Amino acid sequence: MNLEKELTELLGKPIEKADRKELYAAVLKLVKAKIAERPLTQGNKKLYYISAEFLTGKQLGKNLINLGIYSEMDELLAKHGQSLSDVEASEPEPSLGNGGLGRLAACFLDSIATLDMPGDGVGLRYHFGLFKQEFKDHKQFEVPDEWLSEPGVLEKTDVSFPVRFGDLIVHSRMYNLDVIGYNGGHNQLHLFDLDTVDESIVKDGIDFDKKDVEKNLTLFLYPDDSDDDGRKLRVYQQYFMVSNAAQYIIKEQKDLGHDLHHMGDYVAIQINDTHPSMVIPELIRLLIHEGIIFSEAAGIVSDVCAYTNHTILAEALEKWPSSYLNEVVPQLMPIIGGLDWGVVCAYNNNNDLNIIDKDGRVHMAKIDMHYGHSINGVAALHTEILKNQELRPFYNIYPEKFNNKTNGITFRRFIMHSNPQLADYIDTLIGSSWRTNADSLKDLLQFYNDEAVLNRIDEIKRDNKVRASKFVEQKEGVSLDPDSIFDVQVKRMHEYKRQQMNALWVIYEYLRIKNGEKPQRPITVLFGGKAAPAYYQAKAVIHLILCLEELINNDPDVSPYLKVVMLKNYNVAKAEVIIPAADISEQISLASKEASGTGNMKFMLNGAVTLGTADGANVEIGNLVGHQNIYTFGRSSDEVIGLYNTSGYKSIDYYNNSQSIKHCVDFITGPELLAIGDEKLLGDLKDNLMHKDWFMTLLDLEDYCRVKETMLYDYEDRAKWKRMELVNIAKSGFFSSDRTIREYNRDIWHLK
Ligand code: 26Q
Repeated sequence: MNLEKELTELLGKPIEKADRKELYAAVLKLVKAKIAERPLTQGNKKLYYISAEFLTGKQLGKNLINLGIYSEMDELLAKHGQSLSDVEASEPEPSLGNGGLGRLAACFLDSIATLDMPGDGVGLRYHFGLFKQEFKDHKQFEVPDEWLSEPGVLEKTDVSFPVRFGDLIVHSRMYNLDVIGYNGGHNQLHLFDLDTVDESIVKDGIDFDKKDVEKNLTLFLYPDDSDDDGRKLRVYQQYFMVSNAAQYIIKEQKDLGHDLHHMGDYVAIQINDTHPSMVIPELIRLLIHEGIIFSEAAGIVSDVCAYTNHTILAEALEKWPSSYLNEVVPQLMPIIGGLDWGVVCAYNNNNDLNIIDKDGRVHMAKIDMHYGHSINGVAALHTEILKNQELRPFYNIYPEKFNNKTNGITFRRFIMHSNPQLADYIDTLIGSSWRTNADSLKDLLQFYNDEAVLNRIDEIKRDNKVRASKFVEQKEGVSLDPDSIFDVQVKRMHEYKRQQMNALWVIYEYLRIKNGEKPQRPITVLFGGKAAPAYYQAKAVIHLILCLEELINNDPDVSPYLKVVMLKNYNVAKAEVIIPAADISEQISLASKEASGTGNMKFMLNGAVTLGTADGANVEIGNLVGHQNIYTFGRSSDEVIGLYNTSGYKSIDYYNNSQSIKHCVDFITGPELLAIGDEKLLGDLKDNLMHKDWFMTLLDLEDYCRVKETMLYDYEDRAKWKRMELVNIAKSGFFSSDRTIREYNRDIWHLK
């Protein structure tokens, strides 16, 4: 049957007569039917990717692409006066992740299915996911983000498991999200929930009664954990997730007739950061119930489980007080105690290695490292830092467990869907094999001196800037000039990512323009990102940026040359519009702090040039494109680690010793911004920069301004810039998540 007939039948009316909602429902149904035609991917051994976050983004467009019918559907709707992108826009976006770690999990599921490996995701069905960000009085406010809808992408199942929290036993329900690969296989993401969860208990923003677990368990992703009840709720969530995962895995394996004694031959589990680490003791507990003795169970689980570390920030390395675990999951404590005892005996009661520390806190990562078979970092530099610094005691005893898996991104979403013009143009130049074999993008290098090709790629960039400008005008009410330079920093708000450094550059540039030094070409600085609800400093940086936006965009002396926009509620859909429009990709974390970054890869793939520190995957981007195609600045990770070790950095010295730094920092509490913003917030931000500056903003600020200036100057050498665009696209193939997944499979999972 042809697509037109199928869709008309599903609609029960002519396509031109349908409204957007009806069209969405019908296309969704059609997609689900086509997915159902693909059998689930089977194999001897199966992967379970357990993660507290899956930032999947909208599903419709991606599924149409992976089914190979996107263009056909697009043309069909257009023929009937409808627009597929409007239909896509009406789909609610599931925000089931904070940022990089959750988006990585979604990219991985796409690649696993594309490579036709059997591999399911396991996580939680948060009713609101991460909060929706709103701005009022130049400040962030958090409101619940309703995304569950009927009809929707999830399929309700009858699969249910009992989960025990002390005296309370709850019964879960599993929901499935289909994951199909690009011309590839069919896997699933299993999201667990409780029928008793009650959305009506949410009041006043994202506040709710944190004690009533049956009603609140899966309401939000990472509910505010600034208090004890919030932290305990995280433990409830994590245990609920892993207990369901473990029970599901054991059931599936038994149904297949596999011998649990040999689970390592049939099952691989990837533990995405420490949030699912309790799966190790939980699986051991369940295997003991199956009649397997503790020591053997621990060995089986070790063969199965592998751990990925995504951060070296101390506050993100989870340690739970034994008292919490005793209260929430008393049945696990004897197992965790047994695991700790094994370590105490084997390594002579060494506090660096013990799972339970002197204060009775349980170090989740240490469970993973002792009782899993693989420990991986997410970029080459990050893995080296883990081996030599953060996890050195573990590297000393388990060198064979450590390995690097540099992150990747799915090209289906981040070029084919988000930048179809560029994707199609690349086809005309080098054929379409790059779509499944990303490395062949390097064939584009033959056009290095081909002016027509370079111009066409740059024209597509301009088209994307026009599209993004319309989008920003519509969503934010700010009009942008597509002929200005688009300088973009979009990512979670965090001090280590140093959005404040970019904001200080904006002040620097503002002061220069006020002083009559106009840039050769107007510059548009785009920010986007959410701050954790309890993260005061990150919220202060948002405040500064919003105040600068107000000041600068309304100043007729300045706004023709400089514009600032802080996009609200930055999410996957916005990323797909903004990233293809970027000229400059801001990746300016303090060296050693950004484990990898994946936004950096998305920008590169879309032809933006990186302005970055030698941190995370920026280092690998630099090695691939060569130093003439990237702008690097700032202290190295070794220097930074040295400064931390010797307490050798005093931000006040940098403030006092540089007139220009002083001017910029003082401007934060100058009359212009105080007329707009909150004296306390701005004052605290300035104080922090002068006296704490834990992430060394002032250390790198001058170098940053210098290199950014060179970059803006180089933009005017249009031929040179266009060649940089081309090289960045051509060399980005390495960052396909297909490559990353092949490496996980080769070194860790051994699926087939
Ligand atoms: C931990 C304890 C208590 C509360 C929250 C958390 C928590 C929540 C989320 C800790 C970490 C996260 C998320 C981390 C994350 O997204 N890390 C990013 O992972 C990406 C994928 O590997 C990397 O590219 C980024 O560099 C890294 O920051």
